Amino acid sequence: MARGRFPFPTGALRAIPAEANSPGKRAANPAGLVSTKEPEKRPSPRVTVLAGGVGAAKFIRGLLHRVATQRVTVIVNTGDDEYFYGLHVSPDLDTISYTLAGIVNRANGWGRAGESFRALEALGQFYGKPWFNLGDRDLATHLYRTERLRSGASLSQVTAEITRRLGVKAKVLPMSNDRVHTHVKLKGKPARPFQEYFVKGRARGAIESIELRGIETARPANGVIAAITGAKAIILAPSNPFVSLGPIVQLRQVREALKSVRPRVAAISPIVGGKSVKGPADAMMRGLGHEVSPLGVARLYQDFIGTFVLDRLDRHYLESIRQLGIRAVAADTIMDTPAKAARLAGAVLGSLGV
Ligand code: FO1
Repeated sequence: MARGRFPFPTGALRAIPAEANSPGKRAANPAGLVSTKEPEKRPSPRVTVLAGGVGAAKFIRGLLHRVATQRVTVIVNTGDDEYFYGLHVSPDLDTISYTLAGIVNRANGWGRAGESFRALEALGQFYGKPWFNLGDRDLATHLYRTERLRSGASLSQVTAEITRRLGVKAKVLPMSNDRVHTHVKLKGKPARPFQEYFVKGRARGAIESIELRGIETARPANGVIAAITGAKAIILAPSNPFVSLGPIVQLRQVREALKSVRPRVAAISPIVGGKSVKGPADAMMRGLGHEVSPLGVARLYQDFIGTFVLDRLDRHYLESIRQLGIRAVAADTIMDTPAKAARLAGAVLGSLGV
């Protein structure tokens, strides 16, 4: 099986080792957002977001205050996908879809709201204590996906079916229909599948390397390249650059497409004040020998982004990022309220002149 390893090879990637709303009509707002203002009357631009899970979902909720839902496409990481009890689970696809459908568990940021775990309890009698929490309603998604995949449908098709039935108006695309399986290797231990490292192992331990198994031969899923080349703004959400966005941008054709529209591509720093806003991005950067700062992140993306948005707290990095040949902009990137997520989305779009 082909493997992608971090740090990314130098060269191509360098360091990383809605139809518009009709005038006067309110933007569809299934995610239960804050603004009650009428949207602007000019047609919304097409906006494409490259996304992992929870952090990206927050940003997208903010974005829906600024752009008509039907004009938004989300390209989602599938390197975290895993099999549990014979079911194909796509955590990031589900996090984004549930968020857009307004049914996500807001406290966790993943899974469905109002869940019960009776089936998991019963499964525990056969398989032992579960470590990956699959709710009863969430299981319905995985059962449906698995059955459709088994009957020959592609992950793109199944994702379109699931999102349509959940009432999602944005386009949600898996990055690939081919299997890419992220593994994390801690020092002195064998490489483990991402969910085992992240959930079972609580993301602890010193990172030695990250492998994206299958990345060399995987191709972008239907619609992915067109969503990049046809968008007015392409935004890398503030997701983990290695395990969330890494699998997407390491797809060769995706990287080439991003380069071809580089001035329209912006990334938001997931590192603020020397730490990740959420999750193990900082530990991964350190372990893989990158500077843990917005500059370190910008270097990872420098071949294919035109603009980098960092937190105001880190504005002293603006100049060094500009020296990489990237426009750099400071904004408040901490999305602890929906209004702040909307403001961040506005700032990112503004930085791209959209
Ligand atoms: N994250 C956890 O920390 N613990 C869980 O038990 C867990 C279960 C789970 C079930 C379905 C799903 O769609 C996501 C789930 N996640 C869980 C989130 C997931 O592990 C990660 O957030 C992503 O893979 C990283 O983006």
